[in-house]
This record gives sequence, C-alpha cells and structure tokens, in this order.
Amino acid sequence: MSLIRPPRSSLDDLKPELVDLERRLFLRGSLSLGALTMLTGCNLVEGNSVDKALLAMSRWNDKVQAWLFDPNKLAQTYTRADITTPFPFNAYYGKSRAPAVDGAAYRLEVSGLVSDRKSWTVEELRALPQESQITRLICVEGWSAVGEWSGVRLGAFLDRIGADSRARYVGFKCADGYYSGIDMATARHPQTILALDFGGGALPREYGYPMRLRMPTKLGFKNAKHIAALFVTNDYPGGYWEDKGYNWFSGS
Ligand SMILES: Nc1nc2c(c(=O)[nH]1)N[C@H]1C(S)=C(S)[C@@H](COP(=O)(O)O)O[C@H]1N2
Ligand SMILES: [Mo]
Repeated sequence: MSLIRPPRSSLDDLKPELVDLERRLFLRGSLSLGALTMLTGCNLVEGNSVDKALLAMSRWNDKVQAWLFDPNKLAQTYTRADITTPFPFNAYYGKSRAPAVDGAAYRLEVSGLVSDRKSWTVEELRALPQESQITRLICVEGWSAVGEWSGVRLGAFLDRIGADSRARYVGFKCADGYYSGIDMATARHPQTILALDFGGGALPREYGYPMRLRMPTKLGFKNAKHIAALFVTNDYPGGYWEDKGYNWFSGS
C-alpha cells in the first residue's frame, strides 16, 4: 500500500480532518467515528500513533465501500449480441508473455481457514455445477468489454471446501506472480465465479487458462487470471496493483 505521509507531528493535527470526515459520513448515514473505531480496531481519538491513524484512513475507503456494497444487488447482464470481439487483453506484461499453464498437471491449491485443503484438478472443477454470465469487464485504464464466462460459483466452492463463514477475505495467487484478494461478501456474491470457460470454450491462455476469477462487481484488476492458489484468511491480502496504490475494494 502506498501512503504519502504528510508532515504531521501528532494525532491532534489530524483530528479536525477526522472530525470533518466523520461529519460528512454521518450526514450520509454511512458511518460514525465510533463505528470506524470498532471496524478498524484503532482508537482514533486518543492514544494511538499518527501512522496507525493514517493507515486506518487509507483502509477507511475500503470499509465505507464494503459498508455500502449490497451483496444481493446484481450487476447488469448482456446478450450474446453485445459481446465484444476481439476481446481486449490486459496484464502487467504483453500478450506473448502470458503463462502457458499445463492443464493436465494443474492443481488448484486450497489453504487457510478451510476444513478441506485438498487440491483440485481442472476435471474436478468442471464436475462441479457450472454457471454462465455475460457481463462487462471494466478496466481502470479506461476501457470496458462484454464477454461470456462460465465456471464454478465461488460461494458454492467455499461451502464445498468448508471455508470459515466468519473469515474476512479470500486471497488468490496466480501462475504469473500476480496476486489479489476480495472481501467475503464479494466472494459470496452470486455473480462471483471461478471461470473455466470464455465464449463457450476453455479459457484461452492469455485470458487466464485454466481458471480465473470473474466478478462484474469489481474492476478488471481484481479479476485474477491463471489462479494457482486460493486461501481464506483474516489477514488483509493486498494485491499486485493494490499494493502499488490502487484502491483495494474497487467495486460496487
Ligand atoms: N494473473 C493476472 N491476472 C490479471 C492481470 C494480470 O496481469 N495477471 N491483469 C488484470 C487486469 S488489470 C485486467 S483489466 C484483467 C484483464 O483481463 P482480460 O485479459 O481477460 O481482458 O485481468 C486482470 N487479472
Ligand atoms: Mo485492468
């Protein structure tokens, strides 16, 4: 996470801003400073360090967004006629460098706060109930595109592996070194899927073979491709772009 630290000497200097933020959030009916204190575990009014208060403020946006996120509200869906072809490719490298994952040798690793840590082959993932969606992927760089993805609903998969229902996050590690994570409400959103198919066939190499996260409620960079490992955790999982300063929640 990138935090630009203003030249402040004590928490007292921050207090007017915190009070002002509290007032604005309170007027919107969103959050009180007391609720924020409970959510962050930091006592922002007395005692704690300025660093801790600044960290809490940078996470604050995520908390407020999560607060406003409606786990039952569905993102817009489209028809086959709306599908964008060719579909744009994006990664932190060029298309030719997208990893060539061996599907036969692939095992999805599962770890963290789950009761069943068995790893999964592509075949086993395909044997689970599959769901399709035609939705829009929106990249923070300023483009969007409609595509069709199918795969396993992440919420159903979490049930299947016995994920701790009170855990806060699901994290992902990818075959290209990319990583990210999502909050549990988003993980359990009905449109959040572990996609195996794209446009009716197996995910092409550059679009995340053999499995990617697909959720229309989050910006493109949260939709991890080439997922090699999934873990359930209470520790903030960060992310490749998130740790460079992109807002972690980045969704609706
Ligand atoms: N493993 C991995 N997943 C990734 C990325 C990446 O570089 N590596 N880029 C993200 C970004 S910024 C976007 S916009 C989408 C692009 O998905 P697409 O190539 O299917 O359009 O993938 C996301 N998932
Ligand atoms: Mo993106």
